[in-house]
Amino acid sequence: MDQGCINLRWAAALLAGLAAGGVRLLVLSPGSRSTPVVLAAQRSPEIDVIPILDERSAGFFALGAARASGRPVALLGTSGSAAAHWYPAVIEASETGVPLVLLSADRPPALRGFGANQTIDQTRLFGAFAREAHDPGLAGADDAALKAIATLGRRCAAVAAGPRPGPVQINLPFAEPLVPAAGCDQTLPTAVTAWAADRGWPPAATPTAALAPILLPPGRGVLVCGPGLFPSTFAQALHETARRLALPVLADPLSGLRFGPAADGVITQYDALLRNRAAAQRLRPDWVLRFGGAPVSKVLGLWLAGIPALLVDPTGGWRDPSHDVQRRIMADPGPVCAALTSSTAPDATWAQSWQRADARVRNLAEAHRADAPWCEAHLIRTLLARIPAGEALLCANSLPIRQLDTWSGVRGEPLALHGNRGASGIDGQLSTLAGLSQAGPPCWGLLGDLSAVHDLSGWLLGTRLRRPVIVINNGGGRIFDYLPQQGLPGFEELWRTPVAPDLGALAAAFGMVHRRASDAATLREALANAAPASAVASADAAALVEVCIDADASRAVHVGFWDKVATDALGADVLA
Ligand SMILES: Cc1ncc(C[n+]2csc(CCOP(=O)(O)OP(=O)(O)O)c2C)c(N)n1
Repeated sequence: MDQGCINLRWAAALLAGLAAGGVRLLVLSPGSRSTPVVLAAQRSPEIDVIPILDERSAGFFALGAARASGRPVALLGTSGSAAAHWYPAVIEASETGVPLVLLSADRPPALRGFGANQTIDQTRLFGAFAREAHDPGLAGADDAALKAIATLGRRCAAVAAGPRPGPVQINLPFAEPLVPAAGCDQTLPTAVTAWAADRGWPPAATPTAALAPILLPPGRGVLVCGPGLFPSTFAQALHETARRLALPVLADPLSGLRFGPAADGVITQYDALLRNRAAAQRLRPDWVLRFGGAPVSKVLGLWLAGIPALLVDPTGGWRDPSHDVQRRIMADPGPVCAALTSSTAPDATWAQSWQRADARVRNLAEAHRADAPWCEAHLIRTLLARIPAGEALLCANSLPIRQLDTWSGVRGEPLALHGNRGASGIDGQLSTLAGLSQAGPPCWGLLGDLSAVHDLSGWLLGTRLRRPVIVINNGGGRIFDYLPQQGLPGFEELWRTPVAPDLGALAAAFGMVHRRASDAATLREALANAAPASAVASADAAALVEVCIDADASRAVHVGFWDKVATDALGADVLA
């Protein structure tokens, strides 16, 4: 059997194992050394292949697709620097627990360290960001070798998907020739096919005995839910527990709790509310029970510091930046909710104080928005009113996610909100959006202008988008206007770094429709044209909606709102 045929059969066994472990999508970037896996994928009835030129974009696309589908997604790249471009997406996947299988094609091990072309040390390239890293060596032809690589594929898909989900690397050295001679028999031995037919997906749920009661500390508590990929039943379970124990739920926008039938009553205005000193003191609890990652709101994070905390994390993580966690509960959040008990009698006035304070700030926000010049407050309201029930939104980092935190409120119709909060990068946003759209419900995008330009190669995926992507043109990284660096010498060139791209020309170059909006009416019109209501269920032309915002006016609106809340008496009855 020629080496090309050995490579192909071995790669086919690997893919059979990956498919058995739940992989349905392979995102590849072009190259020669990866050819055996490409050939095998072309022949795989179970695995779809999507080619994306730039590995950084491919990495984020895979991240979005895995996030939306919950399945492990495979990435394939050639030898040399290619796999290094996956790094930012691998970091994000590791931090947020998104399953990726990284297939880095390589030259034979004997060439490593001897100056061979396009040959570097790729082993364990992703360090601690990979849950496992394997270097199985050269392809083998016998049944045992095929069975071994298929088993490795299945194992890596399973490890990537949990119980501590994240990226896994398999480094795949291939000797030449990479293309098989004619007549290569690709039929895999039954030892592999029979085994691979034993589906590993979905993973069998480990029957969990009902959790023993979890006794909460005495006194008043709050439930804080940060960003996370929670099971769909969690919102209802938390809602019921909060009622049963009369506890307020502070819900980060990326918790999934603000949008949907169980959203009613969750607290969303805490970022403004806790700027009010009296409220911050009167509403201070004795303990906090936390789900998910660190909330977007820095004000909330600072307020929580020093309050004894319990952390629920089924993956056993230590997401405790203020080092206040006294007890970690490693179990699924839904069953945890059901198991919570308290020796303190439910105190309805405690939860009501939070509800009233939240309602009061919501009213202040409404009044403030009504009088304010055009800014993100209006943009976010218009956008959330426009996105149909059950669709999704990717909200980029920097100001967009913070402003969404401030202005989203709750909505009864479901909306899957996504954000890359693992490492909070401004990179890969368009690529992530395209991946989310590929594998999940239609996904809208909300990005700052620098974030949009940062992922320039992601624009190549623009025509894959099914819903508009909104880019806020506010003259660069305007988040820095809110930070102590504001006004330092060279602030404009060294921090704000406006790039002033012609977004219309860029959109045209990448085959996207461009529309511009500068107030609520033109935004509504642009969104209506970009995704006509009647056609919203079908695939629309990819559209980039550029929303122009005067960042100085916007900052005045936001600072004015915070001042208003900080100095509001909030009414004696509100905090009773
Ligand atoms: C990969 C990466 N590089 C740099 C940063 C630092 N950073 C945070 S916000 C920001 C500016 C983002 O600007 P833009 O997307 O236009 O959003 P705006 O601040 O205007 O809301 C930068 C450079 C980061 N978070 N991630």
